[in-house]
Amino acid sequence: MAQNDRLSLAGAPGSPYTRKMIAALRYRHIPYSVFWGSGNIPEGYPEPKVRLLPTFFFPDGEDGALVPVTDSTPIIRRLEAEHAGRALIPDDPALKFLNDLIEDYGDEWLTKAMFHFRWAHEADWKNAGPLLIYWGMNTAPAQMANQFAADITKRQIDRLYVVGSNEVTASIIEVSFERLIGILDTLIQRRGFVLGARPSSADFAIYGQLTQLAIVDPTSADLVNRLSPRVRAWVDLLEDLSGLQPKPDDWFTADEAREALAPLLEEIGRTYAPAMLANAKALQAGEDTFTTQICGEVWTQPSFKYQGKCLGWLREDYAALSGNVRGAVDAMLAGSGCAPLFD
Ligand SMILES: N[C@@H](CCC(=O)N[C@@H](CS)C(=O)NCC(=O)O)C(=O)O
Repeated sequence: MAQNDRLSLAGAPGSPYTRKMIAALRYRHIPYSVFWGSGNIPEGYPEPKVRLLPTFFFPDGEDGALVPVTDSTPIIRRLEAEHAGRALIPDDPALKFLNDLIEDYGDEWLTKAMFHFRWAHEADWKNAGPLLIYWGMNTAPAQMANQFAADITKRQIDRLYVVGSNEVTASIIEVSFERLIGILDTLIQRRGFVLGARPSSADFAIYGQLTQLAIVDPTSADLVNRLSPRVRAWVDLLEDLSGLQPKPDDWFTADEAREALAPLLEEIGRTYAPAMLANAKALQAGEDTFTTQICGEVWTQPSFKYQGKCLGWLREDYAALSGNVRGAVDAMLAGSGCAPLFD
């Protein structure tokens, strides 16, 4: 049943978090077996409680029985502890904190762009519907696949509001995505990755979303191609970094980080920060939806418990910073719009 020498997971090529994790496993030289689609999990594997992709199967049960585990961010940290070398999390505490923040921006904000671009424009949903079916059921007869594609397309379009995408916010999402591509173009040009000359979990979070935005979905893929062939090429490189030989001094120094990351932190402060803050406030007040201003427009969406948890983890990280480090981090966050997250 289980291939115990390998870490197994169920995922999908169209799932940004699956792509984040597979690329991270390759870079880290951690052997894995991936099952494409929750419908293709082999017999004998436990059924996940929530069918989130990716689902990992860790030998956490009695006598090493497999247990389904989800959520890429904590899984990356667990794998850091279980496998030595080729770390994705910098040792330097200030850089580590920035990595956690940028990773969460990739996972929790950039994913809005991913979902929006895929389902808001006709050319994109016509493209994505059948892919979603064939990624999980590649031998399905075309007629059946087309019917399933139509069903899932309708369901996803009806769920656009869940990530905050609507006619008012469409331009906020699209313009912020264009800004991000410009910022990444300049950042990557420095030393190849978000935090220096070696990849961090923040790179893989952004990469995961871009496997879709820059390649699969035609409207956003055209944008990326046009705005930055460098970023488009970066996505291909991140897929397999098994040959990169990272060195301890490949991370940015404090001075480099301060200068290099300022535009990205400002972008995070413009979009992710107000959304995460308003979400946390609504959750605290027991409200089902939150409304805030992002880039001068009204942003309304259902409040989201998991993102409340993410902000809680970041605040714990921040609280654990020692005085000196906190001072350095505060100096970087000042004026970026991110500081209120940690007030
Ligand atoms: N926080 C999770 C997010 C995973 C996630 O949202 N997966 C999506 C696919 S990319 C999913 O399985 N969605 C199914 C659903 O929401 O029903 C992680 O980091 O892995």
